Amino acid sequence: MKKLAFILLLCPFLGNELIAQQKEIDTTNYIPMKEIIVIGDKRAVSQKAVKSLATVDEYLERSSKISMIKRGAYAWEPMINGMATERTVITIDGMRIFSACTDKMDPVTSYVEISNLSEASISSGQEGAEYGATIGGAVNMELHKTGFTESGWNIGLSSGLESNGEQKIAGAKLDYAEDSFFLNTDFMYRDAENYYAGGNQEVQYSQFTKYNFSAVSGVRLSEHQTLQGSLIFDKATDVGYPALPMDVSSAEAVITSLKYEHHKPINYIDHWETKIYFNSIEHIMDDSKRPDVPIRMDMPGWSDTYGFYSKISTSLQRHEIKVNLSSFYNKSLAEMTMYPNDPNEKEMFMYTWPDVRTFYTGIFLEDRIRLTDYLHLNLSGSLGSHTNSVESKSGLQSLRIFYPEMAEEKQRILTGLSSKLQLHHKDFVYAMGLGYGERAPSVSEGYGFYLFNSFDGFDYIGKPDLLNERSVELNTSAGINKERWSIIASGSYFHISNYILGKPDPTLSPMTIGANGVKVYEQLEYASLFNTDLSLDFLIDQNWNFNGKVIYNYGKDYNKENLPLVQPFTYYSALQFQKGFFSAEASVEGALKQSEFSREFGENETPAYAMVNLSASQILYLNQQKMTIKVGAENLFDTYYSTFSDWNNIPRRGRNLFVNLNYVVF
Ligand SMILES: [Cu+2]
Repeated sequence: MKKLAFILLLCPFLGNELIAQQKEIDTTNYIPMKEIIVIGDKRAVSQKAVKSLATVDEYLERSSKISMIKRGAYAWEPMINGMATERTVITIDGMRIFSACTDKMDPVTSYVEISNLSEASISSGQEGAEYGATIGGAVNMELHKTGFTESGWNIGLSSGLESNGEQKIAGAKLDYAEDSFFLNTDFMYRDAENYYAGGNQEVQYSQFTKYNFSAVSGVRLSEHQTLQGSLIFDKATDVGYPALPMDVSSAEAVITSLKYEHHKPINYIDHWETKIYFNSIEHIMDDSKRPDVPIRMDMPGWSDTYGFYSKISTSLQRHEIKVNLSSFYNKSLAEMTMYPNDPNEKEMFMYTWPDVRTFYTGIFLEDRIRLTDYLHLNLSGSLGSHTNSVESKSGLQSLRIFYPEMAEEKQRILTGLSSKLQLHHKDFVYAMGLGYGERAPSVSEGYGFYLFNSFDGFDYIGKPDLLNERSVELNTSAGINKERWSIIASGSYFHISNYILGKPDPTLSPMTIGANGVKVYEQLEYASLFNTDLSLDFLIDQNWNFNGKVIYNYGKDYNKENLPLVQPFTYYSALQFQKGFFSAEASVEGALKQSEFSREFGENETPAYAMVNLSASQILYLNQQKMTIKVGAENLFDTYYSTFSDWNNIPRRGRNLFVNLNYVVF
């Protein structure tokens, strides 16, 4: 009952999810540490959500641990614990994928759709180390799979309309499953025009079109062995980035994998799973739609990744053990061609990512130990070898202008360790953890060549011999869960040494016309980040439910200077009504003034804002058919606002009315 009213299953500790988990703990001695956001459903696109056809970005944003950097209406960049792409790992079914854009226009999350996902699991800090070397944490997005069930055929159709930006959404899915075979396919299309900020102000270049197709299929080889293949094809065209000086005419991804699973391969091993995968991304960025630019530019980028992982899990008395061996090889290449207005002048060409190859091989070990019925200890460790090499001869020569001694290849060892103690007694849960992690510089930080940042107006140059960034992390959470209400508070502190940040170099002159100067990636002695959030949930009676959360982050460097993109005090609260197949929700969300900002990064004070959303949903059943209708109004009072993480203060969407329809035959 209460479950239906939930948008977000907050941590394992909230609501009746906890009760379910508690029962689980008694039998399996295991407390899930991840926050799970349910996106899809076995039969249709998520029914729990207020707006079922929301984008993946909107689903993820509901987590207290995630905030989004927005450069327009499309492809927001997720930050985990206030840390962006370089310091986090985002995977799809455990696969590593690397963006192909030097301007971060295409985070991994932009290559999936809600129709092909079942959930996203968010791991904070070193708890995410299984997916790769990380500092901030990890998000693993799980593809929707019916699995080997006897559910037969399922057909689903969905469509949506949004008034602001005229977004049109259409989706279809076809699933077939039996005991020895399954096939899940789906297709989704979105098309949007420019959106309007509060006060009816049109935001130019905020349109986009996206197509996504995916297929997952499995065959049972024997009682204990299965083989599964997956394919995602995603293409976005005519994507505008209003906060940036360039747009994207095409962003295309092909993501494939083949997985072999074996239950009980030998006596002491419960499960063995091996996957090989390949993905290829092509990103075509230009400024052909912008009326007046000092110089025309084309900046395409490519990223190909080959990888595998093989993991085993087993339980031995009080231990649950997992071992994961993984490896990937990535090739990242990006170019820039400038076309001077004077046709007599020569075009200028350079590699902005000089065909950088990254080869990583690592091992991850985890042991979850049940010390007593109430006390659990999780230990994990990882060790990996990380090698970068520059394959483009001319790209290497260009970088050697700045670093004459630079070698073609650079090898690093990356380690990670984490421990977490959890106490779970009756209504009370408490956890405390300590972690250590390292990461290698990203391709841009290590090898980027004159990458223009439109926020601070500087061209950025990478530094190949940067040291590993190292993070020591402390985290804690405490919660109480009663039958009618629950509350949980959590906090994490990161002390990051060798913190990588661009610093101005006055001896260099910029390539981009009108730029403020050149910044070179340097390392600060350290930086500190502190993130806190508090969530509560209250079941008023059998029809009414209230939930709320507040978030506050803090980030300073060793000099007590503010770090960029640090979330100010932010709040969200919702009142939900549910009766039979009808539900409705009213919510308020907002933030206080962002008074701690980084002037050096081009930030200024972001004013406080608050906005109201309303929605209602009705489910209709007819024989083997089910129809879900959702309607709502977002930003009801058409407030003009931008948040701390809106690039160049680009305003958010004003009032938006939406209708979402889902139709399922099962
Ligand atoms: Cu781009």
